[in-house]
Amino acid sequence: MTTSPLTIRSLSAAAVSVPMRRTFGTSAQTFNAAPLLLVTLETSEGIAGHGYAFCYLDSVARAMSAMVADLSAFLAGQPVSPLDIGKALARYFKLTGLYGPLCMLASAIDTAAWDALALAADVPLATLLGGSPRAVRAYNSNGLGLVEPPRAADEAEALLAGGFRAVKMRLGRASFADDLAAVRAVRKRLPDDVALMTDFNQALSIAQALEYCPMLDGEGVYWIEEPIRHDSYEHLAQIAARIDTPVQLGENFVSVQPVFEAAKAEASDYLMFDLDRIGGVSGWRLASGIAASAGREVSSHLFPEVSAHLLAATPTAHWLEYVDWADAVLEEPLRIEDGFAMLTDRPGNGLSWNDAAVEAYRIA
Ligand code: SMN
Ligand code: MG
Repeated sequence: MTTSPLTIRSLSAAAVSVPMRRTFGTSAQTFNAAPLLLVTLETSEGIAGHGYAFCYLDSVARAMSAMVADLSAFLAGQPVSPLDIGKALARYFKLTGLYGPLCMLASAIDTAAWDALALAADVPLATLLGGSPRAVRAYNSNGLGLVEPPRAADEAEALLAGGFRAVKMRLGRASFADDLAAVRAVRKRLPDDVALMTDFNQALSIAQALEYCPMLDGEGVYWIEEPIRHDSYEHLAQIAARIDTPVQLGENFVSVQPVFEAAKAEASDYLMFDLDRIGGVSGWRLASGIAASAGREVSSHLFPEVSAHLLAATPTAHWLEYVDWADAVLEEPLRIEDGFAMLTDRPGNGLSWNDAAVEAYRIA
């Protein structure tokens, strides 16, 4: 443990494309591999912090990787203070706007900075944030893309391995009748006490959502995620008011302001944050305060390793989204037991890179 302040020595990054075990099709894009940007923040004191971005496209991972050398020169010599780093990056990106990949990069740096602080304090990130490393309830999101009903039912059943009591399926097929058939096939196959989350990835128009979402009431669906575009709060509120099934929203919130706006508009019953869009650990802390004051449960989107720590320190923690997409490049993948993510006493946020695997999957 070091109590002296840490100073940034350098930032480095590796872009990797990690094959997924199951093809994963959403209404927007189909994935066979996870394009990740692995960010390492080295300090002058010898402690290294880690964060990563899920980049959606290989080209985005490569472009972000190319930016890291400039950012390293910009931040070198600065104290490892997430607040000050955030302010410096907001200035640096003032004219580009801190959106999309730039926001993901800034968030991954924030996450790495918090990791370095937790490592220096010799405590798990959850502890540093005022929580404790406990078991965090998770749903399995490692599949159930847009597949035909019989395969969907098989896949849903397979996703219960590991003791999961909740899974998520994507919706947004060309015909809603096909979505409904898939939901029914999956629901019929799963035990009644298994929660079934659904996710449209913004596929519906407002009129379609007002027609189709009520038809999912009574079908045993735990939540309906992003039925329409994510920032159409008034229309989301209209949909939420019309149906019994809870509406879930938030993976596309960039920074904290949308959390406030969505809560004020009563746009959804539940909220979920994406570590790399909400602004890293710093953004999550602010966002979870707003969610708590609005009385909304908080779930995570991707990044289960770090999100488990964050949920363990979130007042209204709900569900961890579990995906194993980074496992192959991690030294110690997140452990799942009986459907819970098991945090340990290991200091930091749980991330460190398996260097041989990183070289094997490196694209930049
Ligand atoms: C999702 C996750 C990862 C890539 C695309 C879509 C999805 C989710 O929205 O919530 O899991
Ligand atoms: Mg989603």
